[in-house]
Amino acid sequence: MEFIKYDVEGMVGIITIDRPKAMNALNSDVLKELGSAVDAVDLDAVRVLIITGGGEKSFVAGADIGEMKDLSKSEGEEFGKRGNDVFRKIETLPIPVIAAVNGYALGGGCELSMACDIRLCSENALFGQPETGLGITPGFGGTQRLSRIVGVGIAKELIYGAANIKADEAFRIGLVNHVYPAEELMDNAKKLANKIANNAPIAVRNAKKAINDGIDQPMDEAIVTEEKLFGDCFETHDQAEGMGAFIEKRKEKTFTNS
Ligand code: DAK
Repeated sequence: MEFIKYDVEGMVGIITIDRPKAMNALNSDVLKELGSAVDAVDLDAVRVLIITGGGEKSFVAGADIGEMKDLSKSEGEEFGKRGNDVFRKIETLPIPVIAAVNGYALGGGCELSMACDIRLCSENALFGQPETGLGITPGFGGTQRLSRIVGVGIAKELIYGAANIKADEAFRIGLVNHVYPAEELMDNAKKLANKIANNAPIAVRNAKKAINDGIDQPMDEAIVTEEKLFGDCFETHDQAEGMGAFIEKRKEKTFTNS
């Protein structure tokens, strides 16, 4: 792959988007490679995925404006679908995905971070949906995910105003969970990833599915979704191990994803 690096450290996979000449902007090739990299994650070995940007300035500076500039209506829709398909793949990946936002997260970059389960960022991160200033709407899920994460009022202000916000404001509105000095971001992302990876994978995956599926359902349906995924954890090795360790007052636990 030309624009994507993939590393595995223990139970944690790390995807780095690396297109330094264009601040890691997402063109069709980057999107295609990103989709292939996500497809290739070995879900038997990897329990948490981190997505970050190469270099020190940018996570992802958006969809590639040069590539979008001359698109027709139907080509624009097709480009939007290409990004949405990849981002939805990330959002619905069975394992948790952490965005380690190491700089600019504009347009498609902000949208990519929002397709991840948890966002951590560096102090120099800048978030925003500048699309209305470019004559388009956010097209990789921004109009839908931003309002679900920070609320409709704040999402509308950010999108209509094409405003960029710094890390501390992103933290204040709940767009990111934690802000770290740039040099400490990846260590903290890995620390969180390992903390999650050490819990029972079946339970973590079912919790992700319950939260994601339930958020769009009426409460009466959502609690049934939860009941099924809760029930699904029983009669597994990991449930016996987790509860057995508690009853036996045993600190060591071995979860096997079975
Ligand atoms: N696309 C293409 N190239 C980009 C880019 C981008 N989004 N962002 C940066 N680059 C390129 C610059 O053109 C420059 O290239 P050269 O001139 O060196 O060849 C290089 O990266 C370095 O950028 P700068 O020289 O500008 O570096 P600075 O440090 O001065 O500024 C910056 C960095 C990130 C603040 C600035 O580059 C910037 O403002 N970039 C654009 C940010 C932006 O507006 N992003 C949102 C893009 S719109 C849809 C599908 C998707 C979308 C919408 C609709 N459908 C079809 C439904 C999504 C839209 C977007 O994401």
